[in-house]
Amino acid sequence: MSGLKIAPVTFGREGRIGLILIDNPPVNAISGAVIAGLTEALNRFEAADDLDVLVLYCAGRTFVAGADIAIFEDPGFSAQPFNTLLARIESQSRPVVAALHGTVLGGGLELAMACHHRVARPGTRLGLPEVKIGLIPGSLGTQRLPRLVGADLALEMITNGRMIDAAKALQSGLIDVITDGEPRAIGLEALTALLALGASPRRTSQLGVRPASPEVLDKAEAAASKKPGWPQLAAAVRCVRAAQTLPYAEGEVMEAAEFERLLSSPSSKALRHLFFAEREASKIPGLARETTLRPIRKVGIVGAGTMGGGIAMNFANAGIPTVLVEVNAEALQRGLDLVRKNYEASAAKGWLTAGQVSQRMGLLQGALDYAALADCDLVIEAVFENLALKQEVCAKLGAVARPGAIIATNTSTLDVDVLARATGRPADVVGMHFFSPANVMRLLEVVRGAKTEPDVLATVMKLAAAIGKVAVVSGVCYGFIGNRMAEVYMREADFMIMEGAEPAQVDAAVESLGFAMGPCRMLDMAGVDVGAKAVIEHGKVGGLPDDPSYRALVQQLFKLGRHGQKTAKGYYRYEGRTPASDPEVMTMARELADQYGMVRQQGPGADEIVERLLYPLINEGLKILEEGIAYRPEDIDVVWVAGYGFPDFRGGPMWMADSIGLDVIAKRLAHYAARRGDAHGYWKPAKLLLELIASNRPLAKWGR
Ligand code: 3H9
Repeated sequence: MSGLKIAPVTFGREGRIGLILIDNPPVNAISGAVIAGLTEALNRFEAADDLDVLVLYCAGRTFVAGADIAIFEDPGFSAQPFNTLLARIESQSRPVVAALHGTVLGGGLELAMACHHRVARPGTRLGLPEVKIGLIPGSLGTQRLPRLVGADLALEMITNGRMIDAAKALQSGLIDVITDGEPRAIGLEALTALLALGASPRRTSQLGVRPASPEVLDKAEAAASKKPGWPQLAAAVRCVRAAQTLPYAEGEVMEAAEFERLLSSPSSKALRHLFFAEREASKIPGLARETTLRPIRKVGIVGAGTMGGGIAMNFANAGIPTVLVEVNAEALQRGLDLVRKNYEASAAKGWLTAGQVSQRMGLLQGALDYAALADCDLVIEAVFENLALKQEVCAKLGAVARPGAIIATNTSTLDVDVLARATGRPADVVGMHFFSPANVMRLLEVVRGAKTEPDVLATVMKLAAAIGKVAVVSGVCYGFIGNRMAEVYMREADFMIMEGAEPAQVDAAVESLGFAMGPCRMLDMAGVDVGAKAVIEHGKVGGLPDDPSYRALVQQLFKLGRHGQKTAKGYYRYEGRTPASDPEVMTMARELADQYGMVRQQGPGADEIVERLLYPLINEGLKILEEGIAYRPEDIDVVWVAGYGFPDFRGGPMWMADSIGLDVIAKRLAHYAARRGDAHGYWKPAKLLLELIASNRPLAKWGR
């Protein structure tokens, strides 16, 4: 647009129409420069008496997608300048129209709501996602949204942070028109229509609020009280309540106070850290941005068990034809039936239409012969976690997959380089470690082998994003990032139970920190057999410490057929999915402790349980960093939050380590080493831990 450039904003005109363009890639986030540019553009508009109306629109892929989240770390940050600007836009005496496209989020939607009219392209989505980063909308979103759509929908949108589509926005009154075309053109078109109607400014802050019923508000409050780690939810309810009971100006004061408090809260800082961590994790150091990717038009999966079927659903959901290969017709049918059952369960909940179920099932093809994989661009083995079996499958895949196809293994612990060699074409091989249930869990560990080609890695990372996963690259080691750290966590859980703690005490200690599930419930759900077999297999390749008591409990449970939820017995007894303490487990634990000469305590207290579960885990994370298995501390945080139920409002184990204090962690490791003896190096501090303490540097700054 020609006109006055006040980068990143341009003010221009067309006839009697003023135009403001924001061009601040990648997502037109609100920054100090954008606010300064908008302020100056508004000055120009106010000074131009010959203009009748104003259109505000954005360049690039989207209208403003929110405030720049990075500026919240600036200690001098205040929402006030932007809020003042919004009030000034709203108070204009000539109509102001926002022309929307892309994802109109947070401060972007707040900007649009301060305009008098809103027009959007058909694919536009709108929302207030601030709760996801530990905040509430801080630029009057909690006050203007209820005035446009009613308090019921406003409460829903602000507390779940999800977007609504243009059709719903139109129907609810959030936008006025949907029109296809370039943002500038649809803005001009809407204005022409408004002018013809003689429309005048309609100020959102002056509208009344269609109130939410007391039941809806009470329900939202009750839901918020169940998530104490997310104080933003209760704050959002308070603000929406204020919108419907107090004058606008008082609601404004309340929102500002709540926003300010949340901005400096540890939970919001942790969630903001994770926002950038997830995006950073997709970047591979040293890999050129322009790396040519391999095309993925069809995927093949060997093994139609729970894992294989779950993996296949990811690709079918993304519209990619997928073939599932099994050894016999019954197993194949069972696998396909399970997938259909999962889809039908989603349809019953209203998440999918019947048409979508059949379309997705239509993308899945079953086969009993590896030949069906010959035209696939990516083949993933998802057979049982057994080295010999996986080597055999990999060798077959190496022979049958077309040249250039990517071969992936879904192993959770085995050596990807050994499996890569078995294919005979290790450059094409990568690990794709999905988490169970694979169609639900967001995490994907992408394992780079010694010979993995960069374009293979880049293709898989891109594909991961396309199927909605958050992907983290790991180097090759036992258990990669997540399971390697989980191993020391499980080790201490078993030891503490043998020393006298009940599984329920162990679980409760970390669940009270906000973990989705403690280690015992987690293993019971994932399968004690799966956990025990991994330990046994690791032992076969000499990976275990020379300690007969090492994870003795999980192995004993496995031996006795206590495989967890699926056998109604594991660390707990189960009635359906409800766990109950089982005295048999405590007897077994005592016998094992006696057998291995372990000192039993009255039962470690909650503080000790937390320290013994988390500090070795953090220490292992530091070893993973110093060995170059993970690129960055935040990658480890993403793994634990997205894959292991680590509380997001604590930012992940590496983020948490800084808040605990690295020196505190080192001292407690030394304490347990002294108390229990450390013949096997369980409490040995990572070199990196000692280095960081010596140089008085936080982990967050590592590698920078
Ligand atoms: C807010 O508005 C508070 C107000 O109420 C009060 C204010 C005073 N800031 O996700 P992508 C970057 S709070 C900074 O990969 P996609 C992102 O890091 C904010 N950067 O793409 C990445 O950079 P890079 C409320 C941001 O297409 C690049 O853009 N708004 C921001 O999958 C591409 O992002 C939100 O919370 C930001 N706000 O998804 C929206 N947004 O390439 C958060 C993006 O260097 N953003 N970046 O890695 C999103 O939900 C998604 O990014 C979006 C695009 C849907 C926009």
